[in-house]
Amino acid sequence: ADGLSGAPAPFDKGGVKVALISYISAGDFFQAYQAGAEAQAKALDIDLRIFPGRQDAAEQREQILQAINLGVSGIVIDHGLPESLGDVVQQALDKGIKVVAFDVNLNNPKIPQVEQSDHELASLALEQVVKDNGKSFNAGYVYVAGFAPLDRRNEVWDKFKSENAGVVEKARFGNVSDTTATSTADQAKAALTANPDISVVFAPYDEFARGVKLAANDLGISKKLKIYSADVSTADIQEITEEGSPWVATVATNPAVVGAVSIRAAALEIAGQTVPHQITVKPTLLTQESLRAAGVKTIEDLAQKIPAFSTSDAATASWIPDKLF
Ligand code: SR1
Repeated sequence: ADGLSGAPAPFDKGGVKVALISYISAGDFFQAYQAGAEAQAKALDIDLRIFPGRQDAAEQREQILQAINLGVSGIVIDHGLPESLGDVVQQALDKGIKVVAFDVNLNNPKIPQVEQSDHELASLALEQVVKDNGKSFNAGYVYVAGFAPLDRRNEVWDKFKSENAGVVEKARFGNVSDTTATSTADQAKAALTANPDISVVFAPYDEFARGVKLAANDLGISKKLKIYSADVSTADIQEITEEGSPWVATVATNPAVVGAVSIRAAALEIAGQTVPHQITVKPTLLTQESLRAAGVKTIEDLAQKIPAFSTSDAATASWIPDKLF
């Protein structure tokens, strides 16, 4: 460890140990988030210890205890179930370890919360839904309760339905696991077969959207369905822009930028510098039409065209390198 010249202690010496403890590791979003966290950690000469998530609350608790025993200075908790984390997170705080939470509500004033402005994300997606479909249609909705970002997006969906009597939710389904897309596809197939009058599916997680698209394809109904999602990856862009795709819009950040922001927030906390309690990375609406028109094929293309996809001004300081992508 060489340290960063001009950085405050302990970053001036380098080798600061930080743990990244995820609840979910599978899927494009979480892999890109981790890659962004790793890139930011490298730029800060942080010794980043990654604990892979397997959607297992007991294992995540155990990993937090392991991180405490490793003597880390900071822990970034990426998703998880708040009810199973409160006491172990308190143990970390009691030992002077700084904690940052991404998309898990730990409801502790000492823990900065990183999020993607999920209310705005869902609102932008639903504005596009109305632009394309009007205010009267039968909908399918993909949702799993208990995940902070999905719960926040769900608040917007509930409000949207209450304000638009012509929007009828005919089916609700969803699954979060290490096979989210394929399990959601099976559920979507059943829901779309039972409700052939569904013309719009709101699927605010890219793995959900991928599952619904798979189902639509298998059922041969891609032409009469429109899917709206959250998140983006290079594989998503390919699926959205391909000929005849029913996946017509998504609202997204660059997850690698969110991963980098999470590490920066932890670094600022460790350096004893001010970090806002709520740290937001704003999402952008990406329609099939706009992606095709701009010839966007990869996340890197997006980063070149849209500044928010290459960096964020959240949790920055003059001593923190933040031009990573
Ligand atoms: C199961 S929660 C999935 C969501 O977490 C992140 O906020 C991503 O945006 C994804 O949609």
